[in-house]
Amino acid sequence: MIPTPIKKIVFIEPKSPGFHVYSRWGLPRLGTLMLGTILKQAGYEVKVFVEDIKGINFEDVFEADAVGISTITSTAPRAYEIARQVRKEGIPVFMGGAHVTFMDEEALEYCDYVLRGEAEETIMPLIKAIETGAGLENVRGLSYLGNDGKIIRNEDVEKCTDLDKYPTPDFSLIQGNVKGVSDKAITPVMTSRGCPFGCTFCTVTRIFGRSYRYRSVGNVIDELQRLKPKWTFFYDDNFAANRAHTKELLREMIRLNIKTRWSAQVRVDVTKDTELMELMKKSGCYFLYIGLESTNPKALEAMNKSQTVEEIESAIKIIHRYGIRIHGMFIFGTDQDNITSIRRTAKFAKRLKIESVQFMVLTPLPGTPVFNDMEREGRLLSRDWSYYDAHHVVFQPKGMSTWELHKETAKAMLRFYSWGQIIGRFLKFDLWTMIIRAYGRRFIMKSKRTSRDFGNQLKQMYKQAGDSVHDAGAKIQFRARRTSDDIRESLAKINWERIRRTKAERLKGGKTHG
Ligand code: B12
Ligand code: SF4
Repeated sequence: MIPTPIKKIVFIEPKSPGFHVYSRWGLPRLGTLMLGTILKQAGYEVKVFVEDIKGINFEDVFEADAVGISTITSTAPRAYEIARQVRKEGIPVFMGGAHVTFMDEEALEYCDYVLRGEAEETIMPLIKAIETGAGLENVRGLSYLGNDGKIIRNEDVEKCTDLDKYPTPDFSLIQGNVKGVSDKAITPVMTSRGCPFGCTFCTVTRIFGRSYRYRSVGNVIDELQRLKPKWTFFYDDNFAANRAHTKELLREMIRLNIKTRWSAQVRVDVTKDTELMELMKKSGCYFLYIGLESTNPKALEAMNKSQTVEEIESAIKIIHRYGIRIHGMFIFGTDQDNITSIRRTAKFAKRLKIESVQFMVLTPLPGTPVFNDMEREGRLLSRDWSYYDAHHVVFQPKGMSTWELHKETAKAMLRFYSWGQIIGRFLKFDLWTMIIRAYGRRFIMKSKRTSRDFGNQLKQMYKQAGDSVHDAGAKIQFRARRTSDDIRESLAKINWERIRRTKAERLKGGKTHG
């Protein structure tokens, strides 16, 4: 391995393949920011491009001495194309995140290194190994190719139990940080990692583990006091998994009069603790994101969700009693689902007056039991990961055809975000919900247009299959989703001469780090 001097590192979080319900807010994941902050503190020049916030400046990217790319499954194809273009220029490319953690071999076709799992402990050792040209074998969690072209997987990294030792993310690293982060609309703050549950569709426990780790109350409060967010989005997957700790945090927010409206992801069981609910309300909780998933008891059981339909209904009523709004997330398409159960669930959401919902198609994400089962059973219809965005049917369902699952999910969304539902909220003077629902409707209409081609393919197959509707999907040949044409267009405009000059001058100008 040849030593490579490194001064400038660029991170990229590629954009989603399509429009999604949260697109408007341009929220970053914290991974590239955490790693960027660690490297900045070690003296490197760091830039982070979160494409959902601002497009990539490729001149900046090609001027870098190393490039790190983050992935979730739906953004993997675009991430790979960026990696391929950057590696072609001889710049070391390393990748990480929820997709490549489980698909390292696939990723190594496009990049040089994959850091599996959490990477705060492993990023510096990797950068040092690239700089010195030695020591890759000691970087935990690293996957790379040996001289014989075979994959080498170093031992997994241990999960850090002292989250306080990590820096808080430096939002100024994000290029074009104009909305949605830090001092602006919504500030992401993560107080914990991991989740004690084990839902079969979720990658969280596979990356962050089932043991729940959290930052100390003081550490989180410091961050809130420094950032003074108007709106805080606690990024935790299960914000109140340790209720005693959550209560302590909320009490401290109240005592110190931290004025922020906040939202978080919780489970329905928070409502069993009255004191917790009161503290949540008092400390500024405005909106709760809840994985309600289904009103089909068999589906809930199959997902290993550890919650009942009765608990879901009671939780919604209690949360509403506290005047807190709900974003209900549902999953359609488990082996236990059929058209009737989908329609029942959609009606339930309307009947209980949930403020906003997301009816998502079950998505077999690599690393999860759902993925492993479907792969084993030969039910995956496509490996074009850009379709794995919870809006497309990528597997063969059991209780209906692919077309029926696609159609029923779209219909459920349309019914929930109907004009009647929007106007109903206006008449109740609930402007906030009205706006959210109007936005939801816009999202549906937009995604309806963009997924028309996909829907037509499913419909055609369904019709051709005649009576054997349940086999209809098996014959689908998905057309590749075009997620990176614009990259090639951007590259055509690049001033390579200027990049080479700037880079050579920078590397001449001083020692590298380490
Ligand atoms: C906040 C959040 C969102 C936000 C912002 C998302 C965004 N910009 O992508 C919103 C609400 C918009 C959202 C939407 C969606 N999300 Co989301 N989201 C999260 C959540 C809760 C936190 C993300 C975060 O900041 N984590 C904390 C940081 C520290 O972790 P991290 O970014 O993964 O980084 C660490 C490692 O992965 C690694 N790493 C990451 N990147 C890199 C890069 C390099 C170079 C290296 C070396 C290492 C590395 O090191 C980091 C530090 O340890 C995660 C769950 C989770 N706990 O991560 C789900 C999660 C990322 N979301 C997920 C999904 C599926 C979605 C949606 C498709 C579904 C939906 N609900 O509509 C959409 C799609 C969004 C999109 N970009 O297209 C899945 C992704 C799984 C997968 N394999 O694809 C996750 C993991 C949750 C789950 N249930 O499994 N999401
Ligand atoms: S879906 Fe929620 S409760 Fe289930 S394992 Fe994932 S984070 Fe935990």
